[in-house]
Amino acid sequence: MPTPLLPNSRRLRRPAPTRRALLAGGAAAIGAAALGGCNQLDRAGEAPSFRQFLASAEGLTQGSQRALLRGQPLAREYPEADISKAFKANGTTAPDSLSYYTMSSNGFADWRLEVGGLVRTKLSLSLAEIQAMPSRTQITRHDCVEGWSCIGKWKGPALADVLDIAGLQSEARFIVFGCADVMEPGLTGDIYYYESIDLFDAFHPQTILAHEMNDKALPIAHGAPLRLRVERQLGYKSAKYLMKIDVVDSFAALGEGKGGYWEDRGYEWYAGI
Ligand SMILES: Nc1nc2c(c(=O)[nH]1)N[C@H]1C(S)=C(S)[C@@H](COP(=O)(O)O)O[C@H]1N2
Ligand SMILES: [Mo]
Repeated sequence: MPTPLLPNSRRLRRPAPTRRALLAGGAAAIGAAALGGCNQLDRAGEAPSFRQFLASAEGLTQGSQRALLRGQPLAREYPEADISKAFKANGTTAPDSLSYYTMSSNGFADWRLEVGGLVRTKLSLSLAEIQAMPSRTQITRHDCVEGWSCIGKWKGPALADVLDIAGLQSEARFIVFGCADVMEPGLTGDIYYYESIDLFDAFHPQTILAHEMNDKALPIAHGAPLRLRVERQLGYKSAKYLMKIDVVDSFAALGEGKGGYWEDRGYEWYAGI
């Protein structure tokens, strides 16, 4: 049953892209509605700077801001019976490089997730270490910008837990995800898939690093060994084939400066559903 889409473009202060109209429904639309607090701040005029402050590590060190992050609405979760029989695989479905092939043929025993940038402690986590962390399991609907949706079950540690272990420096504003798959050759080298989110989404309880899909190890087609799940935004934000997490104060110097591979090619950076 399609839920009416609620306008959430005020959060961005620009019109929602028409491609969103392609989507069958707005499971996470409640999310947009309950973010009203932030919208009101926006309307009060102090908004951009205040919201930016809240979404900065400096803001996060203050207890009330942490509480605000905890109070963020959840994307809708579904019962087991709703899990899609066949979850479409999209974009890269097998990174085409010797290094990825070598890692995957060894069960990803040599794969590491590098966490760096504006952190207090850099991390290099093995898959076993990530699997041993406390995890969250969620059955959510993935909405692709192309207009299809599938429901899947995802399990993995909260991104917030990984960021808490590394510890954010006060300048931290965005989390950048570097992937193993090359999208195209570039003038100065291969262009890899990458994505970025702000600290509101990074500390959202449903933002997880998934190593399992539908009770099995994450398949290669869906991003093995580890992918991001950002449940209140369109599918392209949920980066597959994670290799590194970088904490930054700006993504202007990366790629074309728009915060992601598809953003650099015209998609919205904030792809709220
Ligand atoms: N590394 C990487 N992540 C990616 C992509 C990609 O091509 N490479 N495609 C994105 C898009 S557009 C979608 S819809 C989803 C697809 O995830 P799925 O294959 O599990 O359906 O992954 C997203 N994350
Ligand atoms: Mo997509």
